[in-house]
Amino acid sequence: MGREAAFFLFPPDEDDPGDIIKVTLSDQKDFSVTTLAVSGYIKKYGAPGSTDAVSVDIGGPEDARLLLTGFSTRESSADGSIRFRWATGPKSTIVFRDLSLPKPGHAAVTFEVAPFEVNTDKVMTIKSALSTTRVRLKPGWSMYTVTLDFPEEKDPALEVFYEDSATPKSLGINEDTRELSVMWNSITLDYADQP
Ligand SMILES: [Ca+2]
Repeated sequence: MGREAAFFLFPPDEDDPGDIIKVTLSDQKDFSVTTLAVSGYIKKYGAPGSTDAVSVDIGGPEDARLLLTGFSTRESSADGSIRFRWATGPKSTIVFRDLSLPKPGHAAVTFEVAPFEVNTDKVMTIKSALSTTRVRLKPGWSMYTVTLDFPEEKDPALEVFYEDSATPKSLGINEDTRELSVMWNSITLDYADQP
């Protein structure tokens, strides 16, 4: 009787990567007969079950839960109390990995963001595959909740468009040459009220 063993491959720099490959050895006691099976990427987070909402601390290790593009690296506020990421340039995308909704419908998306000064009182547009909504950005950190429609059996994806961005260097603030748009602290997808 063989004794199966499995191990998991993921990038060394990531605490909680979304893309994990599972490697299974059919018999760890007798390598002359063992077979090696590679499966991946495994669905680490599974489908929605008992919980009806997923919250992610953007800027913390768990934000690997999201597939993020158009964002800079994780950073913290000067006093360390807020971990966040800067959205850079005119557009970013946020995908909740492995969260196929059981049926198409609407979900509430709540996020805490703070605009770079050039985006204060500007409009931020948020699109899902099926709908579009907009918020006007207040100065400083604020929570916003919008409702969007999502297709079923597809990882919920958001496209976010910013009216403006600028480099702190161009404004004489510091030497930072990133095109900063909006800081993101957290995002929650709540599909409890799906019709
Ligand atoms: Ca955060």
